[in-house]
Amino acid sequence: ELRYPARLNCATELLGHGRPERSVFRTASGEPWTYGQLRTRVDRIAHVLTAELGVVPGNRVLLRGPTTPWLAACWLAVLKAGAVAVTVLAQQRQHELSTICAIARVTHALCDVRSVDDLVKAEIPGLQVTTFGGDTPDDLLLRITGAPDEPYEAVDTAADDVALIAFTSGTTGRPKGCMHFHRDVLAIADTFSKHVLQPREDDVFAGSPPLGFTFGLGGLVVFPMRVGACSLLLEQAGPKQLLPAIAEHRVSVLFTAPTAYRAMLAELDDHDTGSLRRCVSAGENLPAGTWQDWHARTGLRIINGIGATELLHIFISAADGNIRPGTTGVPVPGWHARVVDADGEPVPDGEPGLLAVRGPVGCRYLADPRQREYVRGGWNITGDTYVRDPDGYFRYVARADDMIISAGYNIAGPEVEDALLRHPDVVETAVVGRPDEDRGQVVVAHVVLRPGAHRDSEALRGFLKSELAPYKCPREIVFLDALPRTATGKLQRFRLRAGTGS
Ligand code: 3SK
Repeated sequence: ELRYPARLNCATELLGHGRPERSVFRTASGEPWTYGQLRTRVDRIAHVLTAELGVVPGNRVLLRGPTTPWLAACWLAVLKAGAVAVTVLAQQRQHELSTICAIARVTHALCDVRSVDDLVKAEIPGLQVTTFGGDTPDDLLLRITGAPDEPYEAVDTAADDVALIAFTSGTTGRPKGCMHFHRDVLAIADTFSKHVLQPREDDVFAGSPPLGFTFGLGGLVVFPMRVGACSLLLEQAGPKQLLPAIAEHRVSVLFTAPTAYRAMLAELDDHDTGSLRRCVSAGENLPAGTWQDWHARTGLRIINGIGATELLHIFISAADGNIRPGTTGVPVPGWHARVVDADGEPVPDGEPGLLAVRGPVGCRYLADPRQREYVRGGWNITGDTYVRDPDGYFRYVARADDMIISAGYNIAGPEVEDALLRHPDVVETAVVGRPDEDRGQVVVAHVVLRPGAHRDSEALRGFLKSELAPYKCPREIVFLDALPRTATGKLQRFRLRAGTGS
């Protein structure tokens, strides 16, 4: 069991590890930041926040911008000042920003100057916006040059004071604010990172998830800093940028999603990935085929994991010799998981049901009645359908609302997707159920082909017949240029079901 002191400021803890002369952040082009420089800059920002901007402990401060060391420094300064960081994505627009600020009662915003337009246009009542990275006299980076050159004494927060409100729109578009404590921020490092990832001080982390997504905040800031390691923060972090960056910066720990692993496989030959020792995949299910292809080409065993904004980071996973391709893994040390029915009763091994987890971090929605659906009987019900194998491994079936029931058969969309992905022309796919008078639902496959491939649904159907039982084969195949995704890269199946995804 994890034990933390009753008084705890997670920013102080994270800043306390790295040796002053060692690099903490690198970027694609600029000078690296050392731990010593980060400490000084965080303290100066915290001085400006409290002495000039009037931030007091408990204030909610919105943070917005591309993935940069300054955004990470602002996050740490907000926490050091005892305020609550409200992280959003650079892609979120006026309406979403207004909703988030209203729900979280945000008073201040620290915003990269390149992302400020939508915030200004949103005209959020009472919100005090300060930019960083611009050239106006009130820009934060100019203001900190005049701040006291002395250490800032962190506010003496309690371990269970709220540090972070992370918003999730899920895949349905209604934002929910998830409150996380100072101890939760350390708990994700002291569970998944410590036991599964096992990072070292000489590691260089990099990845695609933005810092406004807890997958990225954990993987690119909290985990490396907890062990005094370095993180490469990339503003553009698609597969095209990741591969050369891995080679140039000798990245050893990679965080990204299955789609990016598949895209990188196509270009692997042109790049040196020899520095990698850990590859983490989360955000959506990792098909066994993608795992095997990556292993065959790189010799690396992808660490699959399931996480949630509600629970801050990954809670089921496996590493090294414990990895079983095609499964997510076992509960991370400190976490418990089981598969339950609609009444919360455990179902036998081998049978599908709802994934229920509990551990050091729990879901606490801010003023949202959906809390009662997510937390039942002390267990967090993640909304995923899973099977627990007799050997204790958890196997993903589908999101609970993605099960397709057609003519009495239960069909898991991801199983049909895995079969489609085995076709050499298929790059991405999403399978959903569409209402049908005769069968209840029919299986509809949405498919993105590799550039130049011929859109031949009959040939694809012929291929599937040799891969799947006939009742699972799609009735309809829809070709798309891209799948509809949220800003964090999650598939919006509801749009495909409603026929609005193209
Ligand atoms: O939502 C997710 O998929 C996720 C995965 C890993 C870590 C954190 C999160 C939110």
